[in-house]
Amino acid sequence: MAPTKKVILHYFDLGSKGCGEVVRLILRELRINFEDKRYAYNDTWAKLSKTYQEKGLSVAGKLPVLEMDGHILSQHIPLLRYLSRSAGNYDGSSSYDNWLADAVSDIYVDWRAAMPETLKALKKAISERPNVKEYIASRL
Ligand SMILES: N[C@@H](CCC(=O)N[C@@H](CS)C(=O)NCC(=O)O)C(=O)O
Repeated sequence: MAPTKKVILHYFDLGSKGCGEVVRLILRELRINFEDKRYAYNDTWAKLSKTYQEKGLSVAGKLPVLEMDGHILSQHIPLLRYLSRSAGNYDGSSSYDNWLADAVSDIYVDWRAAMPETLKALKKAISERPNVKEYIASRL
């Protein structure tokens, strides 16, 4: 499948918890006009995922996928790096600067990897406590 000239972000309509939401955010931050193709995150995705794999839009059958600069790009963290580099705002001028940018980026990777478990634990803790506000306040 040949990518279009337009910038198109393919991602779910998942809200802030979805890994592609940060790609939406950075596109907006950089004021890049893009078509925001949103998909339902439900059992309709399995069929579409297969079609997109066959068409070469999504190698792994997952989203986000960004069509940009004549490429079909995937993987949300490399996408963030790509967009930041394109804006001249990622790498520094030395190996140390580059390490620093990668290290900060990888803190996000660690945080993101822990997020599902953290949210599950928070949900459980809240459901076990009748006074949710007090519970949260006691943790701050
Ligand atoms: N390593 C990929 C993972 C992408 C991923 O798992 N996307 C999820 C939504 S956040 C997805 O496509 N789920 C549907 C599926 O697995 O079929 C990335 O970082 O972009």
